Amino acid sequence: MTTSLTDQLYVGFFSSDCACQTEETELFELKSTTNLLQNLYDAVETLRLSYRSQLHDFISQAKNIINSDKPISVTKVEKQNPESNEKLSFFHQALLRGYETEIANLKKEIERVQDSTKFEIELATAFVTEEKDRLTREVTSLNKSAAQFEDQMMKKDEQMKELRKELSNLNDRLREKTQQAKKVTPVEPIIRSVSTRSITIQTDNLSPTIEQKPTSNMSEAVMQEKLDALETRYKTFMEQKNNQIQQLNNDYEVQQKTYRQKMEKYVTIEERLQSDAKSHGLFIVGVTYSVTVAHQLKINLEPPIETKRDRTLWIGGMFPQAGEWAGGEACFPAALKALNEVNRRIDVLPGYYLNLSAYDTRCSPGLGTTILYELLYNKTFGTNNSILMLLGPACSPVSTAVGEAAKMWNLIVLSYGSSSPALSNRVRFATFFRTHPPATLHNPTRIKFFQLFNWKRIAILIQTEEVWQSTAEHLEQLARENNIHVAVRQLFDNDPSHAISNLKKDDIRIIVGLFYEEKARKVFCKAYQQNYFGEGYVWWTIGWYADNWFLKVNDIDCTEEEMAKAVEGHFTTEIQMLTDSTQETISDITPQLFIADLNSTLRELFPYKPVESVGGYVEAPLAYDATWALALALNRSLTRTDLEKWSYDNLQMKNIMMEDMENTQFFGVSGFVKFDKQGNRMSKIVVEQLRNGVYHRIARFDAQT
Ligand code: ABU
Repeated sequence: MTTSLTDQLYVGFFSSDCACQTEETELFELKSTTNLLQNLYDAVETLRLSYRSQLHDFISQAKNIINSDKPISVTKVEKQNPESNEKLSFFHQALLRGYETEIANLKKEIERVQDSTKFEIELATAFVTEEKDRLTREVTSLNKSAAQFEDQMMKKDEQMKELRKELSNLNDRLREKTQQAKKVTPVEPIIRSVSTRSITIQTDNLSPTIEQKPTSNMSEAVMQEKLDALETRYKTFMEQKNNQIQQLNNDYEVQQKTYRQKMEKYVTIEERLQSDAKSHGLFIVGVTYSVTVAHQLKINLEPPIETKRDRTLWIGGMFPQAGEWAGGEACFPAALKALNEVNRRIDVLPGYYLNLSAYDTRCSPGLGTTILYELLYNKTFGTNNSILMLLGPACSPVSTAVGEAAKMWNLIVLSYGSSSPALSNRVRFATFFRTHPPATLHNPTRIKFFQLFNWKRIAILIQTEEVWQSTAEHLEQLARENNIHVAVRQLFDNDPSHAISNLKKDDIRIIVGLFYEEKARKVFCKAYQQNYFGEGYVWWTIGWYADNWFLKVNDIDCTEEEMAKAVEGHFTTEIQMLTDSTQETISDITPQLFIADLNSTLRELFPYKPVESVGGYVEAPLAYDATWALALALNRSLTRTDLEKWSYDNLQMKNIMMEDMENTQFFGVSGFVKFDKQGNRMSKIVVEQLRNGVYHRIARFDAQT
């Protein structure tokens, strides 16, 4: 049974009101004193009675002795009292019989007993009288307190009545406020339900009290405190929610304003340049007038086959050629290869040539966003001036910026090189898909290894980027669930020196490193310099760095030899990006043929470095499959809608394309391609270890089985 608010207040009243508690105790103590005195009084009375009976016994014994032991001398008796023997006193008779001495002794004894009894009775009577007086005084004082207490109670009753009245008014006011809040605030469902629930709870508790007979033991202060707290809580809650809504509105407005400004700026530049061109008698076609022109990539696609000559569909592309992860180096040729194959196929996008407008983002979120505007407002795309989808970006920070903005234009983004777990958030990235699985996939494998070797205490060293921080959060959670203690969590931005010395100070032996390749070189160089490497330490890093990444020493203070020593023996986890299967893929080539072909292209493009060191070499299968996935999804949509009518405000077409992307599945060079509800795709994890400078595969892990 739930206690009503009245009961709770009553309890609170007694536990907090000291005056009332004292009166209760006093009452109890006085009662005990009364009982004690009564007992004492009884004891004295018993004592007195016992003395009296002793005296009586003594006298009667004496009588018996006198009457029985000696014969009465009649003469003496007659001399003394000639009228009647009967009338003689007991002592007189005893005298007559010759008991003078005994009688004298007896008299003395009687006097002594009488004296002592009298004295004791006096003492006891004095004590009892004293106690009686004290008790009377106390009872009088108690009566006084009781009268005061009753007075107080009556006053409190009055106050309680007032409070109840106020409470009922307050309840009405709260209800009114809720109604008003509902009217003025564009409240999200969650806010409305919270407010309503809060009011209901209060009403349920308070209403019955109004009907009830007033409880005399309620404290005004406690009641008032409760009411104040209730009102403050309500006000704070509403303020918080209103602030949040206000903040969201502000953010939204700022965002909209930024977009509008950028758009206006772009349109102005373009119009000015075009009018300049006209006024100078120039005829300019297909030239992009913006700062990003320097980052446009040269497209070398095969010309369209006969049936696809007349109509072109455009997609945008982003391929980083530099920065934290220059994955576009190998992924761009891989995507072009897939595009050529799609365009050669008469059964894929029949009648349409799929063209690509591609840019180098340099792995920079700012540049990526600028390129997005470039693509969105570039007017040279076919009949509808709109790209159908965006292939890329790669580099999680770029994908985060572009992916979040793209949904505002209903633009579907399909990334081949973004591992950030944050990108799985369907609210933030509503139109985002990827063939690159999220980095959270590595974590169950790491945990399995830690369990295998019974490693219970680990550290995570994290570069301050959302991709790494969100991966670390997931790892920490999994570690907790598996009783592995993440003893240290060190973040660094550019220079890991302090982070490394902290790890060393804490004597951490198992370290999971979450950072990009360039930072990895800095980390291991510092680890070498601080003697934080070798057999006593187990480092776990990311597996998709280019082969021999640690031997690029131009940007660090360590030699190749030092770096080779520092990284020796470390473990890596990586998604399996090229399937082991020898089965033919969607494009009729096997994964092995794909790699052979890619290698020869890369050798031509980058003759000065080994293919394994080309940026994005391991991810190239994902870029190839992403291009195929995009073409196949559009191919589905083509049967349901007119792709040439696409514009960024066409929600219906966007929904069709989303559905078709979600339903696309095929066997590609990276394995089976299929997107889940978050637009992700899953994969197996490969564990490798660097031994004598060479990576060896030591395990493969399927998190789904
Ligand atoms: N495998 C490359 C992932 C790059 C990134 O998530 O930024």
